[in-house]
Amino acid sequence: MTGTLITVAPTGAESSKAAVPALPVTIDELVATAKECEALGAAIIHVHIRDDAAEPTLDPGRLRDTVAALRQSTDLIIQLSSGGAVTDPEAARLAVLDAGPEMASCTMGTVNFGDAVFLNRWDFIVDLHTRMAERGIVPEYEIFDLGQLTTLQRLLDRHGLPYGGHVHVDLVMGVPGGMPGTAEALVACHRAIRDLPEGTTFSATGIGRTTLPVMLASLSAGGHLRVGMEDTVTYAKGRPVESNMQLVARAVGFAQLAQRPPLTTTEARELLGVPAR
Ligand code: KMH
Ligand code: ZN
Repeated sequence: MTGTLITVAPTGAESSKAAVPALPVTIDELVATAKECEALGAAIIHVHIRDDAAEPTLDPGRLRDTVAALRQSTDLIIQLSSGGAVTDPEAARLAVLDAGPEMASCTMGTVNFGDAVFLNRWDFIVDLHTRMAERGIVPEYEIFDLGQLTTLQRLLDRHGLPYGGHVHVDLVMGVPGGMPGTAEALVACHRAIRDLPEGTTFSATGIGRTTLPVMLASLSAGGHLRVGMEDTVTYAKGRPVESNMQLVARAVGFAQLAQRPPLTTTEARELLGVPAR
């Protein structure tokens, strides 16, 4: 068993700055967060950006500026979200890949998402997967429900391995409409992941109060961790999250207790097949 790959997802597209003032929404806030999370032990940053009004955007220029700023100030692996917000059109989500990230997310199916629908048609998934392979971008396959692992198997069978040859999935658990954030659901996914190409790795994140059971289950099953204010804005009952660093520090503490200390950015690149800078 290796050390623990820790991803920070600091912003997301769902919480508003007004409701969650600690959310990093400007490039400066994002870079400051990234530097501190890297110092604590994060190796990947999963990035959603906001516009001047702090609303989610996929503006190509701002995406490029964000990638450049993060690359200049940190050694974190930069993973852009191709999921965006549930309202983003497919063309804008595909265009995210033009901003030059090292990794990008790639969701393996449509899922109810609270009162909305996060739409991911098969042809769109194939397009994302293929364009990432052409551009040398390593995908992180986002899994919101058990059957999406079967979709991933179908994708890899029909369209080949991703760039770099390593398959990495992220279990996004506890979304209202997706699989629950429980140890039982994680074990079911773990079983299905064993049918994917040898060496496939996984991380897991639990939305809201499922963050702790999912983190503990993932560590004990040999998985990796994603934490951040995209997924969790309450640290404990009645205590809002103060910063992304608070969540990363907690994840690092659990990883160390499990005797699986955080992977460095260099080790993470080696594990995932992301080229060295
Ligand atoms: N904001 C969600 C609709 C991803 O980043 O790829 C989609 C999401 C997944 O967050
Ligand atoms: Zn995301």
